[in-house]
Amino acid sequence: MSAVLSSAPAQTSVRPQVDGFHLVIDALKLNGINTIFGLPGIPITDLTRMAQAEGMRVISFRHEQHAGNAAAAAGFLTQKPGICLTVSAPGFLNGLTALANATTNCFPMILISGSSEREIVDLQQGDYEEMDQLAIAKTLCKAAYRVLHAQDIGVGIARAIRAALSGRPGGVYLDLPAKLFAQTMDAAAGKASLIKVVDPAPRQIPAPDAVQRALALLKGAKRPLIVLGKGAAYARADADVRALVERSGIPYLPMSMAKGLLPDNHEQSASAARSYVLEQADVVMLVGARLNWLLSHGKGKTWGAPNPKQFIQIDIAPTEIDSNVAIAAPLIGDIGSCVAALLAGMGANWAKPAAEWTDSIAERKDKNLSKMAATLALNPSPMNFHSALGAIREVVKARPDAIVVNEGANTLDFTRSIVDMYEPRKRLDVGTWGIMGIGMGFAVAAAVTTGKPVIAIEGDSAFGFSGMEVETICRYNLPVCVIVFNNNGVYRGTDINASGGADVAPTVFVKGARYDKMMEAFGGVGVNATTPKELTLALNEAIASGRPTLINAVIDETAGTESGRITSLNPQSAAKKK
Ligand code: ADP
Ligand code: TPW
Repeated sequence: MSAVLSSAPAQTSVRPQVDGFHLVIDALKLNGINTIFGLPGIPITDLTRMAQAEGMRVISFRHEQHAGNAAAAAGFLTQKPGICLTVSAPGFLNGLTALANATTNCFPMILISGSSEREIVDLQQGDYEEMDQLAIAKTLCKAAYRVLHAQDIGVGIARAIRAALSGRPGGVYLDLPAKLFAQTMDAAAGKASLIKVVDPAPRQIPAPDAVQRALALLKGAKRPLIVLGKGAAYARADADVRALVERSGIPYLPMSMAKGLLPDNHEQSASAARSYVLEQADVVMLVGARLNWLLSHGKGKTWGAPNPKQFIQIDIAPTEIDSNVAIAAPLIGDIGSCVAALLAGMGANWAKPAAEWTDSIAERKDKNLSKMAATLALNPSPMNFHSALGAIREVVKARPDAIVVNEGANTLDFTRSIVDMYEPRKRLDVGTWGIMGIGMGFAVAAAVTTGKPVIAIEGDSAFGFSGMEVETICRYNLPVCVIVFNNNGVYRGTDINASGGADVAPTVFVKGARYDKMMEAFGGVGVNATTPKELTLALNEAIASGRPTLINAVIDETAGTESGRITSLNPQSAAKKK
C-alpha cells in the first residue's frame, strides 16, 4: 500500500456517490419501466449488466432491429414506452428502422443509444463509432433528446417518456454519450433529480359541440359503418368501444390490429362483407384509424365513388383530420373520452340502423363465409394457405388468449381473413408500412410482456429477416411457436430466371429448406408439417408445453400471388390501371 494512501484518514467524510449508469436505471424503474430490450457493446455493456443486477429484465437480442421491434410491440401492448438499448453508430442505425416504424404506427418506444464524445464527433475527428446520432434520429421519430450531465438524466428520461406517450404515441430517441455513464454526483442529489412522470398521457376530452355534430351525422345516416383501428386497440377503452358498437347497432370493420377488440365472430362484424360496406356506407365513423393506403385514402372505387360519403373521425391528433378527404365531423380527443361522450350523448333509446342495411350485409356475409368454409374444408396435398390456416384457426379459437404475430404477403393476407381473433390486442403484424422483419422481435415482446402463448405465422421470406432471433427465443425459453409457411420463396417459389442463366430468380429460395432445424440447433423443438393434422398436433403440443417451437409448414410453392393482395401497387400493374 502506498504511503499516501496509508496516511489517509481511515474514515473520510465523502458522501455516497451515484453514477450515470445507476441514474438511468433508477429513472426508468421509478417510472415503472422494468424491461430493457437491447444488445450490449461499448459504451452500454455495463448498463445492461447493472440493470440486470438492479432487478430489471434485460432481454438481449442478436440484432438491434429486433430489440427495437420488441420495444415497439411492448409499448403497444402495455401503454408504457418499450426501451431499446443499443451501442453507437451501427447499433443505433440498426435500431433506427424499428424506431421509425414505431413512430409510423403510433407505438410508444424509446431508443436509447450510447454515443461517442461530442467534442470529437462535432469536429469529425474520427472517434470510435462516430456519428451525429441525434441529428439523424430527429427526422425519424417524434422527439429526440441528448443528456450531457448526470444531474439531467432524470429530466431526459422524463421528457422521453412524456413525448412517447402523450398525444399521438410514437418513438423517441435518447442520446447518452459514453462519458455520461461514468459521471458521478452526490447520491442524495441524484435521487432528488429523478422525475416520476405524473399523468404521462393526459386524457383529452372532446368538445361538446364536436360530440353533438358527430351524433347528429350518425343519427341521420341510412347506412352507417364504424371502422376500428389499432389506435382504438391501443387506447384500452375496450368495454366502451364494444358498448358503442352494440348500443348503436352499427356494423363495424376492424383494421387488422383492431381484430379481436370485439370478437371476429360478432354478429355486427362486417369483415366478411368488407368491399360491400366500404362501397355502400353513407356515413363512416373512424375510431383510431387513418385514411391511409390501407383504406384506399378514403376515395375511389373502393369507397363507391362517385357516391358521396361523410366521415366522422375520432383521433387524438388534430392534424390527422382532412389528411385525405374532407372530414365532416372531427372528434378530437383520446378514444376513451370520445367514446364515453358519444355513449352519454346517445342515451338508451338510440335507433339502430334500418334492417335493409344490416340484412343486406348479413346476406353477403353468409354467402362469403360459407364459401370460405368450403375452401377451408378442402385438404389438398401439398398444403395451401387455406388448409394450413384452417388448422391454425381452430387452435386459436380454442386458445383465444394466445397472441398471433403475423408477417409475409400471402401469409399475412390469408391469416388476417381466415384466423379469427377473440380478444383485444392479440394480433400484432406488419402495420402501417407493411414492413417485413417484425416477426421475432414482436413475438419476444409479446411473450415477455404477457406470458401468454405466442403463435408467429410467418412467410418464409418474412421469417428470414429476423430468423436468428430463434436463439433469443430459446435462450429465454419463451412460449413462442413459430410457423414458417414455406413455399420456397418470396410470394411463391416458382419464378424462372428469364435470362436462362444458372442463378435462380430473385424471388426464389433454396427448395425444401428445413427451417425447423434452426430451432433444433438451439435446443428448441422443430417439426416438419406436411398436413393440417400434423400442423394442429405440433401447434397444440407447443402451446401445451410452452417450449420454443418452429413448425416448418410445407406449402404448395405455386399457391401464392405476387405481393399477396396488393399486387395492384406494383409499378407495372399500377401503370396499366391508369
Ligand atoms: P390502422 O392502421 O389500424 O387503421 P392507424 O395506425 O392508421 O390505425 O391509426 C391509428 C390512429 O389512432 C392514429 O391516427 C393515432 O393518432 C390515433 N390514436 C392512437 N392512440 C390514440 C388514443 N389513445 N386516442 C385517440 N386516438 C389515438
Ligand atoms: C423491410 C417487400 C413484402 S412481402 C415480402 C417482401 C420481401 C415477403 C413475401 O414473401 P413471404 O410470404 O414472406 O414468403 P408469402 O406468404 O407471400 O410467401 N423489405 C421490407 N419490407 C417489405 N415489405 C419488403 C421488403 C416484401
